Amino acid sequence: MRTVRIVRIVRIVRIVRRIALAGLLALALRGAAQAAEFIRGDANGDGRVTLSDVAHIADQLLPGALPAACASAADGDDDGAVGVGDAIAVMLWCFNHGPPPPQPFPDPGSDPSPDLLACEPFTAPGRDPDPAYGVSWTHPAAVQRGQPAVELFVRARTAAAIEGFSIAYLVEDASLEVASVDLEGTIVPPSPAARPGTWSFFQWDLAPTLIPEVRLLVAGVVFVTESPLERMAFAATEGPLDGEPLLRVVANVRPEAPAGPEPWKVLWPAPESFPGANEYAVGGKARVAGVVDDLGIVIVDPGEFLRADSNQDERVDVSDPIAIFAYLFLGGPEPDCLSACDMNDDSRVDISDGVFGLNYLFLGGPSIPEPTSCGLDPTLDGLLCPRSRCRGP
Ligand SMILES: [Ca+2]
Ligand SMILES: [Ca+2]
Ligand SMILES: [Ca+2]
Ligand SMILES: [Ca+2]
Repeated sequence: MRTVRIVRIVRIVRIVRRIALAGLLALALRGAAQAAEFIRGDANGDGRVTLSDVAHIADQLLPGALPAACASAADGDDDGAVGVGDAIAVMLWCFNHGPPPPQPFPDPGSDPSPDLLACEPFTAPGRDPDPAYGVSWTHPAAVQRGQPAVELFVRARTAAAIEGFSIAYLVEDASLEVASVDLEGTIVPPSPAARPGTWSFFQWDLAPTLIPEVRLLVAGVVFVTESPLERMAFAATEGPLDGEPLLRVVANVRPEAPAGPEPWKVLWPAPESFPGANEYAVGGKARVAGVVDDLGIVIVDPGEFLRADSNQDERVDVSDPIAIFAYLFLGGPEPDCLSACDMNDDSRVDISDGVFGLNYLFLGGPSIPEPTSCGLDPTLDGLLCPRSRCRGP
C-alpha cells in the first residue's frame, strides 16, 4: 500500500516536473522570439539602414499604426522606446551628420542592453532595382566655365506615392563645386516646416571619398508637413515617368573645369554600397531606383567676343539688330555667340537689344558696353559664346 503511494507521488512529481519543464521551455522560446537578432536602425528589416527605415519608423508614430515587427530595430538611439528621436537619429546617420547606431550594427545581433521592446523574426524584402522608379536631372545644356550658382534639379520618377527619397552621387570635384542642396523650386510644399534648417527630415552632405578628385553628394528627404506625425505622401507620377523636381543643387563651375564641345560628366550615380543610394520609400519599404541618370553638361570657355556683332561678320551695323530680330521673331537659328547679341549687357538677349543697337546706330543712343574690340565679358553671366570670330574663323 505504502509502495503504491510512493509510486503515485513519484509519478505526480514527474508529471508536475514535466509540466513545469514544458512551461519553462515555452517561456524560453518566447524569450528567444523577443530576442531575435536585428540590426539597429534597420526598422524595415531589409538588411541596410537607409532613409526608408526613417519612413518606416515615422509610420510607427502615426495614430493607429500597427506595432513594428521589430521595435528593437526601430529604437535607433537605444533608449528603450520608439519615438521621433529614433527617426531623426537614423536620418542623421544616413546623411553623414550623426554617429552610427548603437550595437548591434552594422551586423545583426542581439540587444546588448535588453529592454522591454520586442523583436519578432521577420523576413527581409529584396532590394532589386525597380525600373518603375528613376532618378534624373533637369540641367542646363551648357554652362560657362567659372559661372557661379548653376541650378541643377534632381527629378524623381515614381510609379507610386512615395514617402521619402534619397540620392547618392559622385561629384567630379575638379569641375563642380557644390554650394548647397535645398528644396527651392521643387514640388515639396513651401510650408515653414518644409524649409531646410527647420525641417528635421531633410538632410544633405558632401563627403570625401578615397579618390581625392571625387566627392560623394548624399541628400534625402522624408516628406513631412507641420509635424513628423503628419507625413505627406508624394503624389504618384504616371505614364512615361518624366518625374518631378524634388531637390535643387546649386553649384559653381570651377574656373579650371575642362571646356567642351562634348558634355563633361560632373555627377554620376554612386554604387549601391554607399549610404543614401538612390532609393524611394514606399510604405516604409525601400524601392531602389532602376533607372539612374548621370549628369553631363557642356562647359563652355567664356572666350573673347565683340559685343553687338550678332551675326559674326566683325562689324557692327544694321545687319546685327536685324539678326537679333530674326532670331527672336522669325525662328532664325540660335546665334553662335549670345554674349555678342546682348548689346545692352543686361545678361539677357531680348527685343531691347535690337532696339538698343538701332538707337546706338541711328539715334545717337548710349554706346555699346565693353568689349567693343575682341575681349572678355567684364561681367560674367549665363550667356554663352561657344563660337566667335574673335577666336578665328
Ligand atoms: Ca532597412
Ligand atoms: Ca529610441
Ligand atoms: Ca555684325
Ligand atoms: Ca540684353
